[in-house]
Amino acid sequence: MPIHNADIAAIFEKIADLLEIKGANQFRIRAYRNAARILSDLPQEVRLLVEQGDDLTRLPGIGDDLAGKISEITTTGRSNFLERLHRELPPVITELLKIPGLGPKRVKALYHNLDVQTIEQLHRAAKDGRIRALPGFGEKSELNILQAVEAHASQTHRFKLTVAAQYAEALCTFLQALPGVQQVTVAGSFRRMRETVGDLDILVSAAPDSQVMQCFTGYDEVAEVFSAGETRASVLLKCGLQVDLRVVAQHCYGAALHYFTGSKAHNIAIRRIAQQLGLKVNEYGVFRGTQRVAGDSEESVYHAVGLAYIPPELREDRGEIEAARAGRLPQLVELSDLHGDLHAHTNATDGHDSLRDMALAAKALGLEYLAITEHSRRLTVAHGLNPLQLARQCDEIDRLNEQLGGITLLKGIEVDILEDGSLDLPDSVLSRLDLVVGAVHSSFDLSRAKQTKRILRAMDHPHFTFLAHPSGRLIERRAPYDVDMLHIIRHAKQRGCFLELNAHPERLDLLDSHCQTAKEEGVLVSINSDAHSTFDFNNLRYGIGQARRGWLEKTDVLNTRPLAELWPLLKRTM
Ligand code: DGT
Ligand code: CA
Ligand code: CA
Repeated sequence: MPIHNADIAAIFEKIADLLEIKGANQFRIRAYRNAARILSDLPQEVRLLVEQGDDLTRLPGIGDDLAGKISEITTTGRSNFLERLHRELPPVITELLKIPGLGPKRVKALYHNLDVQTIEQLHRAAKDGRIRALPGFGEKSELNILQAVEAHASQTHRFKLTVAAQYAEALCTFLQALPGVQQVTVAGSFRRMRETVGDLDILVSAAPDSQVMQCFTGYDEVAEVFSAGETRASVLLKCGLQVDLRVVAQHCYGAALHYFTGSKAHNIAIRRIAQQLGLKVNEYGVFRGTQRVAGDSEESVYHAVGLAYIPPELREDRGEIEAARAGRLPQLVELSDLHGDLHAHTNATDGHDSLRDMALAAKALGLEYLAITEHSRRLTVAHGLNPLQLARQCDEIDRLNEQLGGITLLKGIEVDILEDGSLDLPDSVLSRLDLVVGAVHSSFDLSRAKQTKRILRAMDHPHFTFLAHPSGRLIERRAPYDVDMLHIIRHAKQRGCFLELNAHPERLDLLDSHCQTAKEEGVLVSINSDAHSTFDFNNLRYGIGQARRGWLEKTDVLNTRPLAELWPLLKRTM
């Protein structure tokens, strides 16, 4: 079974967690976490590098030891080291770590101090009020644990879009190569670019005598076949992801693609319109009585019901049908519209590549500008810069800008917004920069009123350019902090600053609904990679997906501006 980057990353994360619970050396733990992040963001499959005999230590953050473990995992699918760690610790540890908000440190404390052996025991301990008494825990964290345990019990697992993409791409390549197969598309929430997917829905058109069903259920990565018929099958992959396959004749492809792309709510609304026109829509076509009037292409389905083609990212029954009917559909932003990236890190802090390499990689992608925005000193975990180090980086940027052609580096900072709304660096330092990216990295638990006020106050700062990852959520890991986003968006408008849509696969933050609000309020959104290595520019396509779900057009996005038009926007007038 082919091993994907996400599989290796998951093993490394587990190793890091278990090492942490055992109290291993911090540097060793961090090496595994960094490697996991690099692997999961890498656009090419490491397995292929291993097969080609490439030197893995060329990858950022991968030394000899990790390279050896990667080879072991890609060839055997397992890690001896992880298995040894598992044997050394009780099995409940793994279960506890699955609960959102319970990191290795806390799991260690619960396990050692309360002798919690199962999730049920943890639930009881929280209900009995025994957790609040532990050092480092309080009433609030006890409540968080209680809620997390209860949510965990009712939650069905969803896959991050980027992780699902790795499995989807490999499976599509496999299907596309089968004899008789014509077209292959991943439909469902994946095609609508939702930030997480419940399962994959793959549509295939094939000649009637093709063996696609047998080949699909026999695919190497299939762990279990739930059902398999002539035209549909449903399987579980070894990674836990379910895949539904539908095989249709080529002339039905458009109708089937429309049906399986969904969303369900969108489909229902389309069928209702069709009914009013005396038409019937299903996965085989659009029909008037027994006569088939459309269905070869998706466009034909929409045109048959009197609508313009609606892009998949909009199909959520959130006003797109009314817009299509009125001829007011947005012209959604595209990856090729981006002229630059306004949020990136280098190896001066917690990034992996040099300033020069980041610049060259951005240039190779056709970007015209790249802002370097390291963390400020407060964020010690990321080796934040102090004013002297920042000044040195600015000098280096000046030098590189003279040397390099075709790309301009902008001087920025990702400065911490402190709890009182002040910024983590003095004005004298900030005023030398081209842009100041403000970010909340601490005190996530403030009340809604306090958190909102904190951010509004930061925006009042004359040098503040945009708010990074505005909700602070980490997909499937950390809930957003509590803020009045409408108030923040309106304040941004008033103060002439902007919001970021951070394209990091863990974040995708601004949320799609907030993109829509920003657009309505006339606040520009900056779609940024938050790159920590040259590979991370690949994040941008997911940011674009999220922006499209939020109805954003080219003109709604800050960094679709050529540099000459960007400059005046960066200079705050208010
Ligand atoms: P997911 O998998 O939870 O991320 O979300 P989806 O949207 O991929 O949902 P899924 O996998 O249950 O179904 C895939 C598509 O199939 C869905 O987007 C629309 C279509 N579909 C499924 N069930 C129904 C249904 O009962 N009625 C209609 N009209 N369409 C359906
Ligand atoms: Ca699905
Ligand atoms: Ca499905």
